[in-house]
Amino acid sequence: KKRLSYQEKFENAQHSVSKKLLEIALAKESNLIASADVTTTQELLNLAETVGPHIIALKTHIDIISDFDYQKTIIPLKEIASKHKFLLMEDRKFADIGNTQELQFTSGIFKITDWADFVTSQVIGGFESLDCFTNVGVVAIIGMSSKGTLTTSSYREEALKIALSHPNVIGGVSQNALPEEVLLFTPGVNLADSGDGKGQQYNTPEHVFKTLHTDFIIVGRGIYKSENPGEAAINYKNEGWNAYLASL
Ligand code: UP6
Repeated sequence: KKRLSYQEKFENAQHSVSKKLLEIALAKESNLIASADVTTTQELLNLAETVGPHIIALKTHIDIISDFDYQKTIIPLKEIASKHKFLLMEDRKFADIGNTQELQFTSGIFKITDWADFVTSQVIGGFESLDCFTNVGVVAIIGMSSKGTLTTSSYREEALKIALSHPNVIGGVSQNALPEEVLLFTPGVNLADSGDGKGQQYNTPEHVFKTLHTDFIIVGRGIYKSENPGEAAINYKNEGWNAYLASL
C-alpha cells in the first residue's frame, strides 16, 4: 500500500476543516484548489462561479483585489462558495509575532477571520504565533516552490515539528512529502509550463501525486490565465483525480 486514501484520511481527521475538505474531495472526486490571483472583484467572482463546481477550495490573495469592498466582494463570494460547495482558503502567509498576526487576521478591511475557512501561515514566528487562528484551519508553509527558497531540509524539519504539534494546523504547503497525519497542499502545478521566468517552478499533477503523495494540488495561472478557465479546471480536476487513483 502506497498511501492513505481520502476515505482513510477522513476517518482519521481530527479537525473539522480537514473533515470538510476530505468530504468535498470525495463527493466531487476532486483534489483541485484553484488559485484566484486576479485583481478585481468582478474577475474573482466570475472565476469562482466558473470553476466552483470542479474545485474543493478557492485560494485567494485578498489583498491584491484593487476594488475590495467587504459587502461587494466577500458577501457574494461566500454565496458562490456555498452554492458550489467549496471552501475559501486565504493565502495570507502570516509571518509575524502572534499579536500582530491576530490583528492582521481579525482587523483591517479584510477581516479574514469572518470568512476564510482556512489560511496559510509561515511558522517562522514559532508555535505560539499560530494560537490566534482558533476558528479556522491553518496550512503551514513548510517548503516553497520557488527557485532559491530558504526552506532547506533543516528548516523544513523544524517547521514540521511546529506544524505537527499545533492543534490549529491541518496541513502544510510543501514540495516534499509530509507525514500522512497532515494534509499536503502542493502549488507550483502546471501542465503547460516549467516556470514563469520569475522563479516559480512547475510540476505536473502526475508528478506530485506519484513522488510526494500530495493530497491537494493548487493551480493558478494554469486555470485563470487559460482561454477557457472552466474547461481548464475540469482538465486539472480529472488529471489530479486520476493521478491520485494511480498513487493508491
Ligand atoms: N504559492 C506558490 N508556491 C508556494 C506557496 N504558494 O506558488 O510555495 C502560491 C502563489 C500563487 C499560487 O502565491 O498564488 O500558489 C501559484 O500560482 P501559479 O499556479 O499561477 O504559479
